[in-house]
Amino acid sequence: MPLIYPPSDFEDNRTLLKEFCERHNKFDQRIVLITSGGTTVPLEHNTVRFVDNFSAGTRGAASAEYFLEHEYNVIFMHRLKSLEPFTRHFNGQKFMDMLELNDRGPNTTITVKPDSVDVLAPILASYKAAQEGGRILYINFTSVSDYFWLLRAACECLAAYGPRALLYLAAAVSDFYVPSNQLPVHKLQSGAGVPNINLQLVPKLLAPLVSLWVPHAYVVSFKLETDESILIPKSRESLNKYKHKLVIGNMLQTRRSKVVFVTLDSSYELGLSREQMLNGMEIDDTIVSNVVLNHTDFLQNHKY
Ligand code: PAZ
Repeated sequence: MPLIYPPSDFEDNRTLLKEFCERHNKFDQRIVLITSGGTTVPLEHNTVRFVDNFSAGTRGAASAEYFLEHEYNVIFMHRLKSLEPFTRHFNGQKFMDMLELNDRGPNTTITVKPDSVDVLAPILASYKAAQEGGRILYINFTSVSDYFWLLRAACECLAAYGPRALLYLAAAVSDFYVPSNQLPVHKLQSGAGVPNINLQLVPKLLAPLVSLWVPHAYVVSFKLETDESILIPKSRESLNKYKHKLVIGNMLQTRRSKVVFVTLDSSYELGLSREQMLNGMEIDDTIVSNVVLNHTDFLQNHKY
């Protein structure tokens, strides 16, 4: 497994995580670790090519904003260059289109177009409040190996929160990888013929995470499927295997409009109507509100 070597910026990230968790670990403050975006599986040590996971990071980035609204402090562990909270609203050219250039030579100014102020102002206000309060920490990964190193480091710091820590594992993590000792050092050459890429199964770290790293935390994982008939059975299988609290199932095609909350003894669907979607509502708002309710319930009934 290429988990042997930590990423080059690992110690810096570990320090940031430790400092963030210690700073906020007071009174009854809650914290959430959100993982977001897809991991890569390198095909070369000097990586030019890699196998990727489709996720854009929309779920994680949107959820981070809603958890901040619910007074959680947020560790946002995301794939480098995937969507981030707040800036996600202005992806692509959108931000440029909101600005006006008043070209007056050395006195040039840039202003926000009057009809964009209403859109930008509340997002900017929430962004500033989170930044100024130091309530969100951004940490990024690229490969599946980086992801696991960071996940474990985050858990080391979160353990001190006991049941006040919530893990919201929305990243699309690769199930397969090429072991480090089978990776070529340099870029694969087409002249060498068709490459023989032998993928192996990635070990499931949810098991030690739940039982050893953060045994008192409220752990939520996501399950993505493309065949609806296996969504609930696979979610339940995961709960039985890893013994965490909740699996949120979603289908690739409908993940923006509905999800299913699965526990060991129940399942219920949450969804948005077409009208709600047209009005700009996001399913992530509903998901986070429900997760927060479940976490509150768990905290009230928790016994060490
Ligand atoms: O990032 P995104 O909004 O495009 O997609 C979110 C998601 C489908 C990756 C997430 O909701 C999810 O299901 N994550 C777990 C994927 C898995 O089964 O590994």
